[in-house]
Amino acid sequence: MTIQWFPGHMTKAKREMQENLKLVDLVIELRDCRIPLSSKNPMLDEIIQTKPRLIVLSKKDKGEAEITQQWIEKLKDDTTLVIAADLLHDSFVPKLTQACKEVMKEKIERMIRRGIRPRAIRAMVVGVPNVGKSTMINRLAGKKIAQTADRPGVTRSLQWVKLNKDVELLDTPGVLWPKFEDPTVGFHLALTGAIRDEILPKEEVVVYALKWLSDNEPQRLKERYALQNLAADPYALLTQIAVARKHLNKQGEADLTRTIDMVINEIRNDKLGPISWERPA
Ligand SMILES: Nc1nc2c(ncn2[C@@H]2O[C@H](COP(=O)(O)OP(=O)(O)O)[C@@H](O)[C@H]2O)c(=O)[nH]1
Ligand SMILES: [Mg+2]
Repeated sequence: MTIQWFPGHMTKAKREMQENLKLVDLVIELRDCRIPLSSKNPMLDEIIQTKPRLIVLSKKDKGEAEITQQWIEKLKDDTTLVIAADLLHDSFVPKLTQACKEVMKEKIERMIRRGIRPRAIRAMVVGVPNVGKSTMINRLAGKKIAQTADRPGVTRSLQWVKLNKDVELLDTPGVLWPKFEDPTVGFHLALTGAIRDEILPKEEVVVYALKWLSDNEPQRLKERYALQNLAADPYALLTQIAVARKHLNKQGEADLTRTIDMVINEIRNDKLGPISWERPA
């Protein structure tokens, strides 16, 4: 799927999401724990307004634990609770149920005081592409749900995925696009594998990453590529890495194209360890 900023597409996605929002008590917003700012849709706050929200920072296994914890503290507010999850491995039904009940606590208590027996909390999952919406819904449903939701112009009947007596989830996630006119947002999405390589030149992405790593995590670069010191210029640094990895052409010159591909793949596959590209100020 090509992710671009399609205003027409967005309008439709927004309208559909607003329709579905009427059906739920609570919004579960997924964001990638490594890039909680870049993996957010800027229109979402306006669409959700004051509806109670649970933010799930996904891909916990790929982020730095302390930084994810800092984000959990930073992003929570009066109407928003934040948790982190490895959606592939955590058995999070109890954790998710608990969090949903926590977010809805006041409303539930009010109903009980009025003698109304609370029905199951109804929630919908929203987020930008690649944050794990389908993974989460499918795991919670215990089966693969048809993946038509990411395509425009396909309407389907909504179903509820029952987690237990307390929580029901809409089986169709709300998809909104990230806004990546800001180059940093684009780089962060590319480094975490959220956008296709055709959208941003790999070379620019790698230059950004090497500069960021030199500034923030120089030790990791030194260890991974067995370098004593890191050249300040990103191309000189790339050449150092190319030589260290013997990426040389027949003339014995550094073949940076190969090195660029390797560095981006190694970063995405966590060969330099878990990296949180965005950190609370
Ligand atoms: N390591 C890891 N990978 C995840 C996690 N959640 C989702 N993924 C992977 O991220 C990719 C995108 O997930 P998907 O559910 O399709 O995202 P969607 O576009 O929001 O529906 C898939 O390759 C998933 O296997 C997670 O918590 N940890
Ligand atoms: Mg999906």
